[in-house]
Amino acid sequence: MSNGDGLRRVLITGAAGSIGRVVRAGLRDHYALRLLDRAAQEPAGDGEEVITADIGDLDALVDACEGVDGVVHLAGIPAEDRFSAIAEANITGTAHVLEAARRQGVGRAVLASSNHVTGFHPISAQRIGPDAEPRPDTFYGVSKLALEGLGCLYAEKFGLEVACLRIGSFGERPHGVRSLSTWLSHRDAVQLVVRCLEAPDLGFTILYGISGNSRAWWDLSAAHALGYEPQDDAEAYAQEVLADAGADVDPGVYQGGSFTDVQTTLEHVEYD
Ligand code: 15L
Repeated sequence: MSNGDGLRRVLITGAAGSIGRVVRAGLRDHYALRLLDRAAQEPAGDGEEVITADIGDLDALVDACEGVDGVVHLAGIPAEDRFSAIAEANITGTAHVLEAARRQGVGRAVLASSNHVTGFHPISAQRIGPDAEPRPDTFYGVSKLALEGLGCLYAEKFGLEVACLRIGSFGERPHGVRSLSTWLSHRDAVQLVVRCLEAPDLGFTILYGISGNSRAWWDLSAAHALGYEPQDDAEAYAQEVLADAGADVDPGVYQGGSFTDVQTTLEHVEYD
């Protein structure tokens, strides 16, 4: 299926977010883009359509998936919050995206998961891969584990091809000692999304999404198997990052960093 120009059509949810804006720019020359967010977005350029909708609205998602070849699902709450808010945005919202994709016969979904699914693995356990046991560090991490479960269900039961990207620390450059291990650069993020959209026989895949960091805690074999060849390594910024950190160079005990602190969840312990 393709649009009038012969380009394949990709729906991006969360297109106004920090990752969404970078992925939009990286994909726009290669796909017809349908860009969905509840927040305001830049006006549509050539080959783009902009939709204002919430992922809580299943009907809007079904409409948005019409004629789409692949969905890149980035929408959701990106950090710890009240459980009820997390569950609605990240679990129900993801279920709606997958169900809309199924109803419209979309072939493939790339889902933004997170390294916080395994945040309670100690940094000494390097390098863990997608087969490591889930050890979520927050309600947020639990919601991303549920996202992976939903992706698996829709792959096994309905034949949707699904990639769950356990994204590390996305940014223009690494900030803080932890990110020397967890950084994902802008261009590597775009490449990962493209590889997930294009790899033949994706099936159901979970992969960590980070740059080629020398200090990585996560195994990138699953990404390499899709053809991913990272162009960046946080090590190039190590001197600067360590100088900025001053005396604060201890990366802590767990891979999830501050997300593993009791206080991170207690601040949001209210359910509604
Ligand atoms: C994530 O999953 C979050 O969305 C982001 O805000 C960062 O905290 C990132 O992980 C990280 O681990 O650095």
